[in-house]
Amino acid sequence: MTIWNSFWILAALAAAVPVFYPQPFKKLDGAARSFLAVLSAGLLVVIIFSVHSNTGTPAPLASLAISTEELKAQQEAANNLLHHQALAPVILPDGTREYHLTASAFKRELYPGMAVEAWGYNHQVPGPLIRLKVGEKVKFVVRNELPQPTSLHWHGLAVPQNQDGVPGVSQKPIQPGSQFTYAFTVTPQMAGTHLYHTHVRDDLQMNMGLHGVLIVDPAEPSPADAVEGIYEMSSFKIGKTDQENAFALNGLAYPNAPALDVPLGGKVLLRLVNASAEQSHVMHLHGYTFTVNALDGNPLAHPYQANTVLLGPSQTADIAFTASNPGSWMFHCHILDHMINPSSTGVENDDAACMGGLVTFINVVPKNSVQSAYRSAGSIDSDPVCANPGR
Ligand SMILES: [Cu+2]
Repeated sequence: MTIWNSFWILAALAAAVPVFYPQPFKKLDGAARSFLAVLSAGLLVVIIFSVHSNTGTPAPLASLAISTEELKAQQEAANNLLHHQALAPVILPDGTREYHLTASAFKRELYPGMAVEAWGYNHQVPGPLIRLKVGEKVKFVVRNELPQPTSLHWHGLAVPQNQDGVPGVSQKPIQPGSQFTYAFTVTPQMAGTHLYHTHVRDDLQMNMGLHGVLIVDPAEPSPADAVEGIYEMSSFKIGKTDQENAFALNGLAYPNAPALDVPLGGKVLLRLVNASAEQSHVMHLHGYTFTVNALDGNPLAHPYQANTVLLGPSQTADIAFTASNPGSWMFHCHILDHMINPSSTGVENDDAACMGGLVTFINVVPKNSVQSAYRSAGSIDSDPVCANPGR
């Protein structure tokens, strides 16, 4: 309920008073009372239309204050995605694996001092990791608790056309308060690293957080011999701007983004997904040359070596290396505007050159000191200029 809706309700009630309580308003004639009755009814129609209209930008959440528990849950969700903990399905009697995704609005802290309204699946940005296997029969019950219609698209998967999630073409949009069930069988074409995302008002809804990582394993996966990490890059718009100006790894910007520990000498596989609606990202790893093994989920016939990999919007890459060089190694987007956090007005802290956005660290440590619990990529406390990113 916006402040304007409250105002119009009061106006409608005021106009209706002489109609229902004529005694104190004896001087009003019948025509005046009829006019007030029509005015009151008209205002009520405006209110009902306004509340049920799904085309406008929704009202912001009443408060963006975020509790310590919420912040901890969001950091753990980001870390769970990094360590590939996937959403658990309900197994139906016929063996179909049924997943439940609910899209809703909630508060989220991107970096210290910057809480935003986000939209996400199952209260997370990115949505939970979905991990499927070739041959499985799957269903996704997608419930819409957003203030506007939505849909879900399986990016890179050759699903039947009526499961493709494109409103007006393959389905009607999922209206607020309703749900839609997608169902398909996982085919060999689908193997690899992909993403899922909304396909209604894509630019707005993706930058609010309606996206997630989707991995399809082969029917008989070879035994894992590498530490696997997942980083999803995404964008937000802070302040009055139509440009993406805040960037997050697994939904959190540096210093909140989760860091990854890998054992010295171990093999590492990083799955990278660009869920930004508009911006490309050039992900660069310090201290290493890595091998680009797959793009958009497709294994390369000729894997190649690099220290940066360019990902356009919606592109994915699998990169691998052996962690032979000990130490903490920066992993970041090399579009330098993407490694600065904006202030609350949307202005970047260029003058302070504080690190933010798409920055994290790969810590190559002895095997017995590898940690898998959430650890933030960094701390800005030691820098007095950067300690106040919301200024
Ligand atoms: Cu970037």
